[in-house]
Amino acid sequence: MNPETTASHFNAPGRVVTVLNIDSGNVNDTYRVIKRTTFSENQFILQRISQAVFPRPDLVMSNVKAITDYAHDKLEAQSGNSKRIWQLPRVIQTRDGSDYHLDADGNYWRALSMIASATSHEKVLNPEHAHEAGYVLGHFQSIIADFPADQLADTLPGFHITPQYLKQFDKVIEKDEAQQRLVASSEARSIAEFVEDRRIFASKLEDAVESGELHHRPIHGDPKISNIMIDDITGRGTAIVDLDTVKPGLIQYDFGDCVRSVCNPAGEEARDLNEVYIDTDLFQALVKGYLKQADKFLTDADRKYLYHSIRLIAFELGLRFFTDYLAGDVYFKTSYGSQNLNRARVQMKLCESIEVRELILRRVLDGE
Ligand code: GN1
Ligand code: MG
Repeated sequence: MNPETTASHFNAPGRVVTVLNIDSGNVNDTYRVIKRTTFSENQFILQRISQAVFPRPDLVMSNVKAITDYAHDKLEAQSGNSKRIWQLPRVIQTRDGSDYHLDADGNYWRALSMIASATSHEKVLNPEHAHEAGYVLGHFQSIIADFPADQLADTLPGFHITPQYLKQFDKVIEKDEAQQRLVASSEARSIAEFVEDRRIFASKLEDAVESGELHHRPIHGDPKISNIMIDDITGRGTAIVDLDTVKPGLIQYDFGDCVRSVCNPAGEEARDLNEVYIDTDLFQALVKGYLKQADKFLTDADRKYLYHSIRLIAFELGLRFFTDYLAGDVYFKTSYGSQNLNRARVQMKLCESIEVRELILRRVLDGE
């Protein structure tokens, strides 16, 4: 079913004028729908949920509905004392009251409200932007901190559990197709070596969970720069979007993911590895923004693992991209043949830069 036909199933006034493709995100297909009545225009986000990634899109939607309902109430209650106007997408139901539309081809579609007068970016603009990303993430974590975890289905088992990605990598690399790709590319072989050298480190955060030092709590799961919306009028952060991955996890997964995305000025799709590094000015700004919100809930143990989380999540994403390249691009969407290999090279280069700059990064985290 095409997006135009699908758009009309959702409960928004007017007739569909156009459906624009939004070429962002590595998993779901995303569109912006414009509808008009005689006197108004309504726009919303329409997405086809990837079933290669989410085997149960219905459960993804019940999670998103539950979290947004909870967070909207909380934001509303706090709005009188809040310095800024926070926004968060709302699930737009179908005309028959469902949170998603299942089409004749078995595709799951969902509609979400747009964040008003705001823009997101694929790459960081400047330290002020990095500050806002940190601030928005810290704020969101504080809003969902008390959300009852038992109300959330686990729609992505193993998400951000690095040792499990390593196990998957070990399985994939044995296959003929993967071996052929390794033989054909010296870049692929050097990433495989990079992974081998960091095997022990892969369980750093999970070991701390096992020993009881770190605890799960609700997290966003995917706080990359393009999921942070900046208010066009004030230049301040106003929302975090893409709530598919909200579930219990470590706040370190979020922090590490935000840093590896925001503090690499070249972005995830860079082709020239010389441009990929962790920018310590951006990092300082992000940490400052994050701590304005997170200082009140971070424990000493949480702080102890912040540096590791940056290194680990860059490594983990590199490993996920690399495994997908070896497996024949079954998870992340691609637009050219070696895109997942290139994405993996970027994250591993970033991981290396994080290792080289460890002392500076730690000093920033310690407030020195
Ligand atoms: C995927 O689809 P998107 O772009 O929001 C991925 C994240 C990665 C990200 C890297 C469910 O997110 O974990 O960090 O790509 N989401 C899922 O760009 O795997
Ligand atoms: Mg996502």
